[in-house]
Amino acid sequence: MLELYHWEPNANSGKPIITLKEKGVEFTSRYTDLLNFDQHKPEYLKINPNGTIPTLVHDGYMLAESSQMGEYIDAVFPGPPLRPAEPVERWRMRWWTKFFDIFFGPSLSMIGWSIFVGPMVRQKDPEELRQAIERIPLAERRVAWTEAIYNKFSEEELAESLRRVIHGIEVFEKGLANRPWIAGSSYSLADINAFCMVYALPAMQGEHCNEQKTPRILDWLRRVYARPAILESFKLGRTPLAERALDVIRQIGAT
Ligand SMILES: N[C@@H](CCC(=O)N[C@@H](CS)C(=O)NCC(=O)O)C(=O)O
Repeated sequence: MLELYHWEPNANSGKPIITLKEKGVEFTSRYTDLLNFDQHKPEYLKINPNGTIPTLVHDGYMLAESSQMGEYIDAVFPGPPLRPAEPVERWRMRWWTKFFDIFFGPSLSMIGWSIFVGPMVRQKDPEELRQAIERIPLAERRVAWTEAIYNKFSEEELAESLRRVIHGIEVFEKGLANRPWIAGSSYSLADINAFCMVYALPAMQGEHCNEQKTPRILDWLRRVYARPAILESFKLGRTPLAERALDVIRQIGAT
């Protein structure tokens, strides 16, 4: 029995979805609507008491943390290997995974929460929102939600996030020199991880991520978008975030 509790096929939820699709592993998709606070409901907290998404449930185990989930899926299920065997390539895969998880991802996420999640959720009844915030189990997530709902991200925080995103784009562009995939010769979990963060950059940060400034990222994006697992994964999306991927495909001429 393999179940994946996930939200949209991007950021953290995208990692296990794309990994499972890439390996051709059948799973039960449990769409968990982050904008409806499904992840804080009692039935979900029985599965993952931290109230975060995604969560993988397999053979009675509950596995959280999307990047480590990818390693588990690759180790346990058949299908094309997504962890390079060669030690330097495996090190590079983990280096880039960490870079996207702790440097690039959180900054991009803060911008995303300020322009997408906050405005979408703010439409709800204020009392309902107050109660929803109270139910959040992790203090740091309560802070993030409070900032998003009440539009409390400071200009300094957003400017610093944008600086990190722009710097991250430059670092990533350099990282793609001299090798077809992030870790080296083969498509790996690092490419999946990066794609989940970067897939919409030509639309969201077109000034900094475009054919002239970042040709290697654009070329890499076209090759990742061309993989059948990617479009299959976006079919699990239910918000405009998934449609945005289709817009980017048209914009950059990916198939
Ligand atoms: N480090 C965790 C982060 C999980 C996480 O924070 N996920 C976000 C969605 S991308 C979430 O659950 N947010 C809902 C909330 O905070 O209520 C992972 O990689 O799985």
